[in-house]
Amino acid sequence: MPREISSERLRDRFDRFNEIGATDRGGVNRPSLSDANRRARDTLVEWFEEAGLTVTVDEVGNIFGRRDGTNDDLAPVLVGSHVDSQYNGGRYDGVIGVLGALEGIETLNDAGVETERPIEVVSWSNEEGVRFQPDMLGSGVFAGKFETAFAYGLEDKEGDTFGEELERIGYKGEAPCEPRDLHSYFELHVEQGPTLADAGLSVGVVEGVYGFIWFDAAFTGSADHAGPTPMHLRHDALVATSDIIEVVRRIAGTEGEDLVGTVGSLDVSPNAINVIPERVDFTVDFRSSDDATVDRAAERVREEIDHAAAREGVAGEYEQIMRIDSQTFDPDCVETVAAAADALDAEYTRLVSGAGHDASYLNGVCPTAMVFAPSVGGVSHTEDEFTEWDDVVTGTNVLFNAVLEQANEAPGADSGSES
Ligand code: HGY
Ligand code: MN
Ligand code: MN
Repeated sequence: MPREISSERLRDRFDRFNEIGATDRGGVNRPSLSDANRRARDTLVEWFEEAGLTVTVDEVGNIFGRRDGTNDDLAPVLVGSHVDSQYNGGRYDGVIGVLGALEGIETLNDAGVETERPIEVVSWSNEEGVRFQPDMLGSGVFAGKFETAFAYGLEDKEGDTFGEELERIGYKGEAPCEPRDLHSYFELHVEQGPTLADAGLSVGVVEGVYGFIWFDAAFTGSADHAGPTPMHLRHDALVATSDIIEVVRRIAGTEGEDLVGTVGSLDVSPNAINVIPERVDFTVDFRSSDDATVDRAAERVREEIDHAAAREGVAGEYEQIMRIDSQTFDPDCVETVAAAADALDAEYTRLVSGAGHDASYLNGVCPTAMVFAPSVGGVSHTEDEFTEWDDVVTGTNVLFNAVLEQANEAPGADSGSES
């Protein structure tokens, strides 16, 4: 008989947590290492400790809460997500994975249930990658993909470094951030796409994640007066950039089956109505379930940047700042999630995630799988992000029972009511 979490307690926590950095339009603004992110972290540590978890903060600010098992020598089951948000992002992205994991611990505590394996709840640092690129940084360092020194040296647009900001908010922990022995990792997340909502399903059994690549790019031309400068004498960085925006859309429509491409960030200088743009800094994001498609798209956009630079007589530059391969999750963990959904009579489908997640890196450390809850309208990374509360509860119950299955509920350990 599957165990069920407390919807009321989770709802209360979710609403209180999302008062931190709340925006007027119903979203949240808790970018990585901001003051709002610090308050969110402080709240998590307080709640972890109230739930009897032993809290550890590592050197890149990942927060772990450990519940001992009856056999503490066994590798733990790790479960969690992230609480840093987009600028003016949604209330569900990452948060339901961390608070849902905590709610599972509280449910075990209420029932007096012990597990053979330890269970650890985690909140990863800098998953969103909007203030400090690349994204999934905390889990990436944990998985051995980035050095801690690399993380510390990352700068935001104001020139503040990750290391300075981590120290400033008091989350530059002592514990080393490095791969360690884990039994498995599970993550609950909103789908952030339309599949579940369109099909009217309440659970996604996630079988893998797209691979993706990120570029920082720029064109540098010549600022000049918008009036007296004849068109043939111009070196307009924004015209070159507009070519690439169109090219990214064209590549995404012609390469592979499921390639998506985005120019999401654009800084124009001097950004004045009567000055020919001298420099434009912009970003490129390509993703696909097929890694060769991502690499072909990257090669094409680099060529097109060179062509646009030559056409406009401007200097073009690009730097790859993120590349992660597509991931296929562990079949046993995926089936554990599916079995938990079945036991709860939850309607689900299997799918691959277009969004990146910390689970992508954990998949290289231990057997990993994810649970999705539907995003209404498939919308995310905006303040309009929304998931029906019943679906949050169902996803949390699926996560909880999958973790419990993997942590091996200790025989005869249940002194509470069997739910
Ligand atoms: O970019 C992503 O997919 C994630 O939100 N970091
Ligand atoms: Mn996320
Ligand atoms: Mn996100």
